[in-house]
Order: sequence, then structure tokens, then C-alpha cells
Amino acid sequence: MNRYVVACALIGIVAAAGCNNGAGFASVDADSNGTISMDEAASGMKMDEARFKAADTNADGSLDSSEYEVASAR
Ligand SMILES: [Ca+2]
Ligand SMILES: [Ca+2]
Repeated sequence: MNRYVVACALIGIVAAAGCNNGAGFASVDADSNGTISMDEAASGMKMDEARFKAADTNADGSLDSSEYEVASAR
């Protein structure tokens, strides 16, 4: 279980409203390692490479939950 899922579980009922916006970070994070890779973004979010790189604000090659929230809010 990754930290994001734990955080959502701790938040409880708020998780239903706020933690799983859009497709849901946990559902896009297919291997549940806590970050979204280019492949996961492509298959789970229909995100192309240009959008992925724009969303990856710290340029570490993956999207964390905060980067995902910004990207999925667009
Ligand atoms: Ca992942
Ligand atoms: Ca990143």
C-alpha cells in the first residue's frame, strides 16, 4: 500500500469527494508505486508525451500525486 492510498484512507469520507478526482491517481498508478510513469499516464489518462512532460514539473520522469492533481484538473 502506498502513502497516497494510506492518506486517502485516513481522510476517510473526504476521500470519496476529493482524493479520487478524475480517473483517480490510484487507478492510473497501475503498479501502485506511488508515482505515475509515462506509460501509466498514456494508458490511464490518454496523456501524450508533451502533456506528460508539462505536467512533470520537477522533471523526474514521473508524476507524483500533486503533479497528477494539477494535470488532471486541466
Ligand atoms: Ca506507477
Ligand atoms: Ca515529477
